[in-house]
Amino acid sequence: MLPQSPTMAELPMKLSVLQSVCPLDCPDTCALDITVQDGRMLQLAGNSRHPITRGFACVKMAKYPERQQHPERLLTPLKRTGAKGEGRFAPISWEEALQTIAEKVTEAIKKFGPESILPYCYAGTMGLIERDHPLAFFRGLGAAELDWTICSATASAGWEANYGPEKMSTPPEQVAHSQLILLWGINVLRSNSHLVPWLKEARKQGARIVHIDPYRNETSRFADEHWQIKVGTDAALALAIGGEILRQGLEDRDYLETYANDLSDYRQACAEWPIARAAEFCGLEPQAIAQLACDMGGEPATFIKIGYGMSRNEGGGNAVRAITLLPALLGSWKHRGGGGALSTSGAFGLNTTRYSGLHLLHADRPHVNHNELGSALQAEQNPISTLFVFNSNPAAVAPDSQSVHRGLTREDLFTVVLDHFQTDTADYADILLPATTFVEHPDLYTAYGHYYLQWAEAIVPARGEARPNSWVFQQLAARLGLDDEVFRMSTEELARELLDSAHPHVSGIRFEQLREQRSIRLNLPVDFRPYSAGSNFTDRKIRFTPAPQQIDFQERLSPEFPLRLISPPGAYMLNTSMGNLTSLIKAAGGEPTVLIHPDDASAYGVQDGGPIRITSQQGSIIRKAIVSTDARQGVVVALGLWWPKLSPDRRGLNELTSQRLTDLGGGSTFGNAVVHIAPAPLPVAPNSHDGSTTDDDL
Ligand SMILES: Nc1nc2c(c(=O)[nH]1)N[C@H]1C(S)=C(S)[C@@H](COP(=O)(O)OP(=O)(O)OC[C@H]3O[C@@H](n4cnc5c(=O)[nH]c(N)nc54)[C@H](O)[C@@H]3O)O[C@H]1N2
Ligand SMILES: Nc1nc2c(c(=O)[nH]1)N[C@H]1C(S)=C(S)[C@@H](COP(=O)(O)OP(=O)(O)OC[C@H]3O[C@@H](n4cnc5c(=O)[nH]c(N)nc54)[C@H](O)[C@@H]3O)O[C@H]1N2
Ligand code: SF4
Ligand SMILES: [Mo]
Repeated sequence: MLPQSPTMAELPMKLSVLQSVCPLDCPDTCALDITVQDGRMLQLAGNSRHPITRGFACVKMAKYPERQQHPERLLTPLKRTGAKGEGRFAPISWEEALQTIAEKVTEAIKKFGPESILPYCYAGTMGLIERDHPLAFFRGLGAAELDWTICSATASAGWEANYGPEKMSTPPEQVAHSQLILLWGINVLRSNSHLVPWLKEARKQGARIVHIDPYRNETSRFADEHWQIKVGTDAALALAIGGEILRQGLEDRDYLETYANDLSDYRQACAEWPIARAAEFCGLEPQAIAQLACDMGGEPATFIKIGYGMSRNEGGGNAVRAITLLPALLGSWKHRGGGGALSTSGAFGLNTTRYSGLHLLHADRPHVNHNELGSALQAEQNPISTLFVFNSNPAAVAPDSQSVHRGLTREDLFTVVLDHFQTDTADYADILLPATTFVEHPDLYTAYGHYYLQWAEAIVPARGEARPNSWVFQQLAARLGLDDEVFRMSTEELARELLDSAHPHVSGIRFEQLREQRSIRLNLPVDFRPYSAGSNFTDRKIRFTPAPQQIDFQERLSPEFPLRLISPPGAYMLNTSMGNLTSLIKAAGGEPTVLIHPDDASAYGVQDGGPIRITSQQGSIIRKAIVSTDARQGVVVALGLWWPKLSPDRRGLNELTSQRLTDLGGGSTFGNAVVHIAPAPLPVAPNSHDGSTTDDDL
């Protein structure tokens, strides 16, 4: 069996700077310059010629060489030797690993049907082939379908309810021309840092920047104003602004006449949120809201950038709808520097019919929602017999960890995990397989923060016996008798087919050209103005009816659970990726922390720097408290998704979150959890993960 990754002989051994693309789930999808020597990665920097990357990468990716060469990289296939979840393994050959998996899958199909097999995957790599091509294997088998709802589903559903399919955004390059910029529920300096040069340019030309976020962070300090809004109240604020714009007659009537459906329902929804009521509900100043509405109404080049973080609560979909109707109300889409941005991903127009096996999909497959993995693994009806995890770390990132843990420890569940490291999820594997990293395999990249398509070659040989996901699933397809042509296509062939599209945004871009140039802009001008001629629905009308609403949360604050917990991205990790690097753990302060407002700290007896126990309806964890007005009063801000097993109490943040879904798109409610806090001594010994919460150490 030959690996698909290049061998040492094919790659330069002398010191060279080679191009690549950042594979992390970040809107910026940076073009990278990577210094390699003797097959090792020495240094990583942003490519200076790339118009979006502009020569800088982030602190996380700068440490990728440490990750690439890490002594704990998985280098051979492994089989479980200890109890489920214990994480003890012994090396086996690829032959034995693939044979065992093929036999287990055959047996599962015979006993329970192919729909008892579930892939659990997400965006460990954003490379299209390594991310999506494995799905062809599962679709070929007739496995259960996974609904990808853990991250962007709610915000996308909200956006698409207004504007139709294929989300587009004002190009980042246009933001330089904006005059009034709202950064709404997004920490741009941390999670979309390549937008910042344009924000700075806009500011140089007089733009005002307002940040709306319950957590005061580097973006708040960068902005001209910070509005520390209450969690989950954004729809009310947006409707109040909309109402004021209508009251003053500042809406763009011509644009609405042509491109909006009936506004009467929206007018009524706005009328329910007079400024005074919204100000009280959102915890903001009424005069400031009135002034902002007036300023937006007078400034055609208003631009609203919204984040995904603010959509992770029960009303997230409606909040996104309410906010993103504002540029339509104002007709900002027509103007240079105006409009808004969530994602550019809908613009790529690739030919996606075959690479992920959509042509093999059986119509009647059961669906499993990302956020309901715990319940799905424990379901009595149609139980999951076989679980494949790749590009994801559900034991840490999926909500309701205790439920996930109960599912993963089922004796009769056969679990295969492919990863670079022995993550918390990998501990539960029956077979654990070593995957290649982005520098060890080629791939094609789109983006969700800009309009460039990119190609990356493998630039170092795979370490040990690591193999690409695509190779693993093609091998399994062959063993299980799946004979569709797609299972014999190389990465390059798959990429060529993806590019073979008549869509005007990509037509004419040839693979050879992309391989040569590495990064090519879609056929879209820099001053592209999406939605300037209406929505992507066939009638071009933007949907103001039915109107978005401020949703009344079911998970309410109460004397027992008086605080809300949110978990914005940490600066030094990307979800749990990079969370095992010593240098980054150190940079992040050595242990996971939570921010607590001084009033909450004194109300609950919490000391700055002291350990506290945080308890929700789902579970309980111990964290170090930082007392700071960076957290809004009433809100606990947990920074970063630390590896549970690298946290002092060996428990992850998702012990506290639930499988509750949002209002639109079946998304996650990570920003919803109600909690109480109390001082706690530091855990002396790691807690055993016994599925219960004890107060032993209180
Ligand atoms: N450094 C770093 N960068 C990342 C990631 C990471 O883990 N680390 N993760 C990547 C991924 S997977 C994603 S999806 C994106 C996420 O990025 P986005 O969600 O697009 O943006 P965030 O920076 O998370 O900003 C979310 C902000 O919303 C705020 N927020 C939470 N609840 C509310 C609310 O109810 N209303 C308002 N107005 N604001 C609220 C949070 O405090 C936070 O500052 O970032 C990507 N980039
Ligand atoms: N409480 C709380 N939970 C959250 C969030 C939150 O804000 N709060 N954020 C949510 C969000 S936005 C997201 S996107 C999800 C993210 O959830 P995941 O997509 O699971 O993200 P990661 O934790 O980064 O895990 C990715 C894994 O893929 C592996 N990987 C990377 N490249 C490859 C490859 O080529 N092959 C294979 N086989 N493996 C690879 C990495 O080593 C890593 O272990 O988490 C969600 N969970
Ligand atoms: S994580 Fe984002 S900012 Fe950092 S290198 Fe990757 S694409 Fe660029
Ligand atoms: Mo995400």
